[in-house]
Amino acid sequence: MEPVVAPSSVVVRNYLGPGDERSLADDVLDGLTKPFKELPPKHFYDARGAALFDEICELDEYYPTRCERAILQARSGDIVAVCDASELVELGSGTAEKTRLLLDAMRDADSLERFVPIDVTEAMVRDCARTLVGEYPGLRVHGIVGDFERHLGRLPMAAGPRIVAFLGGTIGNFTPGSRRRFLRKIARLLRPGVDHLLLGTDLVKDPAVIEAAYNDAPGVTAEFNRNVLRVINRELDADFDVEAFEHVAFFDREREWIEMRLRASRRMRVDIRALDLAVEFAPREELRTEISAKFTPERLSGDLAAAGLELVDVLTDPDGLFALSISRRR
Ligand code: SAH
Ligand code: AVI
Repeated sequence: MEPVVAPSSVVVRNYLGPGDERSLADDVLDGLTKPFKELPPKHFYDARGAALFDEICELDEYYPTRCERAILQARSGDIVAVCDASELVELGSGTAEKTRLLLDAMRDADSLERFVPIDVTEAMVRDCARTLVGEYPGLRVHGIVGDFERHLGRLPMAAGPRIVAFLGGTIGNFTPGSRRRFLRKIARLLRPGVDHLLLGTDLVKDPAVIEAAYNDAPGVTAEFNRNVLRVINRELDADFDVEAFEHVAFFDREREWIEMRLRASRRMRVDIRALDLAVEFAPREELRTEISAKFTPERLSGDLAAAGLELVDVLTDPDGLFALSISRRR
């Protein structure tokens, strides 16, 4: 752990040990030795992956960011009035671009005191902490560089009523069982009658619209997908021929989730020297790199109820593509 105090209003703590950064080695060893190969999506986000994600958010085809921003633009004041919070905790905060709409509303309501971003990408937590204290006079930022699946216990004691925000539809990157377990963990952070969860979820819709969002014409999502192989090459001294993997993204209609995969264009043997591991790929063999679940109102309320949460309100954009829900502990 490395506490760094820049101006006194910023604290950033790093809970990722040097050897276990994002637990990449364990995930690669587990995931690439399975009969159906897979990797968890958190490893996309090194500096290049984070920049590619930002580019994705600006694409015409990628509607979730635009829709969630539209909801926040229209309803942040209402959200802040319902939650009456002085502190905003954000899981997977990234550049916290949309978050500013909430911070603006909290400042306008004269309740804003502290922002607590948590993200695996250190540079993003540090940059966003530094920038935000400049933008919001009097704001304190307690940044956490960590894995929200492992380090929620490292959140500072609440300094006042809290909103825990989990935006962007990132909850969709969990499989159904772990999604409910994770929501339960979040629920346990909330004090009944005091704190609220603000959860962004992408909604089930015409599969063509969803598939276009993950198969953009300029190929940014394909580069983002392949970036995980570059991360493994660099961090684990591996020799993936990155360009020999084709981007695949399709909507699984039964499970109602997008699945992203990387398909080997030919037979390959990859040496992952840091793990002393050789991995064989058959021609056209696929490696699953992400699922992104889409929600119906029933799936959303079912998951929240199973986690011990009660819905306060569900806000959607004018086209009904994306939802932001406010819930509290039952
Ligand atoms: N909230 C932002 C960013 C979404 S992208 C938005 O709505 O636009 C997903 C973000 O979650 C990335 O910044 C990534 O680094 C972070 N992330 C992914 N898995 C994580 C994990 N297990 N722990 C902490 N952060 C994670
Ligand atoms: C961060 N997460 C919600 C994005 C999603 O849509 O599942 C990541 C992403 N993958 C491809 N495009 C964007």
